[in-house]
Amino acid sequence: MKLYYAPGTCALAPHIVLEWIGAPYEVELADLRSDAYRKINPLGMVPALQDGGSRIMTQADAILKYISASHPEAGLGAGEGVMAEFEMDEALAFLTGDVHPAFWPFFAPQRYTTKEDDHSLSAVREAAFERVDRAMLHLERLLADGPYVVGQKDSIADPYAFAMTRWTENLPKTWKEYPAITMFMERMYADSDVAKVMAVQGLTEHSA
Ligand SMILES: N[C@@H](CCC(=O)N[C@@H](CS)C(=O)NCC(=O)O)C(=O)O
Repeated sequence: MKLYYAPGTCALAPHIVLEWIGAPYEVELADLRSDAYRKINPLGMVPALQDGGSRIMTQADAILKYISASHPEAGLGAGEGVMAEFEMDEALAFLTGDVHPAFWPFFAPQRYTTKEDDHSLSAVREAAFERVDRAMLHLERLLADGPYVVGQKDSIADPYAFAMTRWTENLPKTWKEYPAITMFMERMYADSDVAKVMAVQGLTEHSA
């Protein structure tokens, strides 16, 4: 499998999952604005995954599910049964549909207002920060029973939550202010595969 990524983005999640699985893979740094990358993903976004066939795969949650379903022996997908499937889908939808979009007006406020003055951009950031905090408080509840997003084991949801939560390192309230999230992040940062992937992406603990 070949993963297209940009450092510190949501593509960190499938990168960690590929490392956890232990099967051979390669990564390529995507030049998001280039015509060449637009041919790979016309949306100009990462992650994108190539797995031998002619079709390029996009959308982080679909890619995570594809990788885990291709390697069931790694046990990173949903557990057995319809309720376990639901819980995984619910967590991934929350992470990709609520948490991820909450950050973007903070990082790129100019995309969310036609005004260009500092006051307007700060107002967008302030509103975004409230949405992020609300999402983090919900993640805090999901992690209350242990340092795993779904159930009591590592799963594809954990690296995605890790990638999102790192982004709070640039916000007024960082992950260290949420106790259950802090335990989760400390577990993830202590993982040697996570450390290896972060090194490949040129990331440090404080470089979200
Ligand atoms: N719905 C997409 C969103 C992907 C996405 O927003 N990726 C960001 C990085 S975290 C990106 O590539 N942004 C580039 C841009 O918006 O120009 C997915 O879940 O894969």
